[in-house]
Amino acid sequence: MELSLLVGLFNIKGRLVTLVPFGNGNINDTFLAVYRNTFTETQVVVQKVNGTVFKDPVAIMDNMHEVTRHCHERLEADAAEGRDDRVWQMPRIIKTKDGKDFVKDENGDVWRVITRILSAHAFDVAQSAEHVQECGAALGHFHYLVSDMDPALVKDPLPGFHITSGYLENYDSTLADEPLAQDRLNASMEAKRLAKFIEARRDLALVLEKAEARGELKRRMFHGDPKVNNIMIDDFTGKGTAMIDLDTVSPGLMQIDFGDALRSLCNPAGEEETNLGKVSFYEDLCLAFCKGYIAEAGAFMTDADREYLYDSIRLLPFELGLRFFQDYLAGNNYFKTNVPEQKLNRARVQFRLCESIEARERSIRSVLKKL
Ligand code: GN1
Ligand code: MG
Repeated sequence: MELSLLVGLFNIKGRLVTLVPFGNGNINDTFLAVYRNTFTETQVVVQKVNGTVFKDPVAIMDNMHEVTRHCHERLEADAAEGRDDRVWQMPRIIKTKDGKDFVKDENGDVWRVITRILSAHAFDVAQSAEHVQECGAALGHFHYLVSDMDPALVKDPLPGFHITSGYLENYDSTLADEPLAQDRLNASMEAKRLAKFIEARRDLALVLEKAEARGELKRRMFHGDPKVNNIMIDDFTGKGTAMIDLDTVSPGLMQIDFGDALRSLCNPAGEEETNLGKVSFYEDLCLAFCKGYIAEAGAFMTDADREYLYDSIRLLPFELGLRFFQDYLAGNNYFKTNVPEQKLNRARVQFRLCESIEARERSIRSVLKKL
């Protein structure tokens, strides 16, 4: 179905004036639609949920329904009690004309429309310590908003997501079972170097899983994908004002969000840098993030939570590099890319970042101790 006809099935006031590709997420297809009538303009985000990545897109929509409902209720309750000094925006699902949360097209793909966060932007890389501190505050505030949500209301959006040992198994079986993957590995010195990098860090993969199995760490509701361009900053105040990309919100370890946010925020060169000399972990940005995060969410962090922060900072770039590398070797297309080598390069960047973190372990730990 043509996209402009498809959006016509949703209950949006006004005349459609533009419908264009939007953002640069790796997973879903995203468009911005602008509607006008005499006095108002409505801007909405139109998305096709990636049915290859998310095997149960209807569950994704049920989750989004519950998460946005919970957060809006909490925001209203906080406002009523005067606890709303941080101006927060939460996307809302726009219903179809017949009252549903989504439309299924003729291919079985699920489409949704949500409100656009207004007068705010997300950046692709860290801009300054102030920016990073506000990103920390935004993630902390989001953790606060979902902290009292019943995890049973949410279905597992992506089985195996952020289970590093599972990504390692997946990598092993790709190399064992797919001759093309072996060929790709042998064809490139750089790929062989990355394989060695992984071999030297097999134990790292289990660090949070073991702590969880021992009962030291407990799952709470987490975001799952808190990278820099999913954190919206208010254009007028410079404050963190929204977290977007809510598909992976589910029960998880706060350490995963913490490590994932830092791996993207403390490397201002970004995920696509081709000059590895520019990829490095900036401790001043790490400190700025922690200040913002702790101010909002420190109250419900346990001592054990704090103990695993360094490990999480080291683990997440390793995990993402492993995911990119496996996707490259397998010749899959989990992560949308223009050319396959782009994924190999993304793996190089994440592994270099991991090395940079290891080289700074002592000073990162001392930053974390001060919190
Ligand atoms: C994917 O869709 P996007 O770009 O927000 C991925 C994240 C990775 C990220 C790396 C569901 O996120 O886990 O950290 O790419 N999301 C999923 O850029 O796999
Ligand atoms: Mg995402």
